Amino acid sequence: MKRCLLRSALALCACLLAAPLPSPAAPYKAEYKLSVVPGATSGWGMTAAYFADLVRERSQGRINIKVYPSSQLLAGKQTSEFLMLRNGAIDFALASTINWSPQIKELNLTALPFFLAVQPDRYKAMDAVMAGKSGKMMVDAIEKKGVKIIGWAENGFREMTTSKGPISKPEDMSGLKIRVVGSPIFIETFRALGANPVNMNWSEATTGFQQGVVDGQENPTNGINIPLKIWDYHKYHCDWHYIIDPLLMGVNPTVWKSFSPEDQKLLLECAAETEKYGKALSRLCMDDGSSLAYLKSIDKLPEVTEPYAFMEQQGMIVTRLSPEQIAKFHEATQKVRADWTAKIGPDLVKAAEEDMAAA
Ligand code: X2X
Repeated sequence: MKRCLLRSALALCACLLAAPLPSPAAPYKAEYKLSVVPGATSGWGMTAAYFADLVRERSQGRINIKVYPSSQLLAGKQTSEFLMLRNGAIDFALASTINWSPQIKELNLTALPFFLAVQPDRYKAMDAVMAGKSGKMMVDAIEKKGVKIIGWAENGFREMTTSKGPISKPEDMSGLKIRVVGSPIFIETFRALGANPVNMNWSEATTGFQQGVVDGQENPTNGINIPLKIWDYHKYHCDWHYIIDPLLMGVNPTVWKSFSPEDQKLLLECAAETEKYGKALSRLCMDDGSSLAYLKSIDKLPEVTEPYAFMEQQGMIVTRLSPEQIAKFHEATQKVRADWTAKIGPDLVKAAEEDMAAA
């Protein structure tokens, strides 16, 4: 009986030794680096922090994402973010289509001048693109180039600010020196309006505004212009909604694959909630009131909830263009849209038009 037991025990040991050991899960990093181009107090920076906090809380600290705002991981050069995320120098990025468009031409879609601005409801149009065939084509184009996308968010419609006088028609742009991002479509758009565009990284832009190197710039009201206190440099604000930059939550693919299926699901859920928060911050008091209601419901109202009144209190002169006035700018930039539709891909532009029409 004893011998029999011994034999079974030995057989079990042999069996255990022969069986392949379950491969240990790749250890998670102590810290995942998330890149953000503008500062921590921008809507974009706050959206990134919201995501990192949500992930830390839901994963009970297993996934620790640290936000690096102000282009810190990029040595200030915002258009290198995509390549750094792809090669693993960065783990996550909450990124603007504008900064990745030099590498992925499809991302110029939402930078086609006045393409969304002339839609009857520009936010509905943006949502239709993100949720539709055209949004999927944009995500596929990024993933084909080597970065995993887990969600969208929003920097916002980009409005014009200047120190030299109000803008209400294309002729008012004539000769103005305007800071733009280092993506070629911006140079062509501003030249078409008779302005003199100057490429400048965001990390250097504030100093440029302070020193009066440029006469103006364009960025979203809630997300950037108000947190930056743009009135310290520019007195005039023109709401022309000429383009929008949606944000994308990108992950290095090796990092993405290292997460367990449960954690991938958790990250996707956190990204979906972050999209709601980020869009609401960007659209606050610019939409039908639903962003205000949403931010109230999650107890996350920012300090400024009346952007136009607030800017006027700071001494700014705000010009809000009528659809007829926007149509004049649309007309003046027709050639830029035509040239860039050919570069971006007519199929993608057509898909976006169909998505917007169906919304
Ligand atoms: O550089 C800009 O204008 C900014 C901060 O909006 C982007 O990164 C696209």
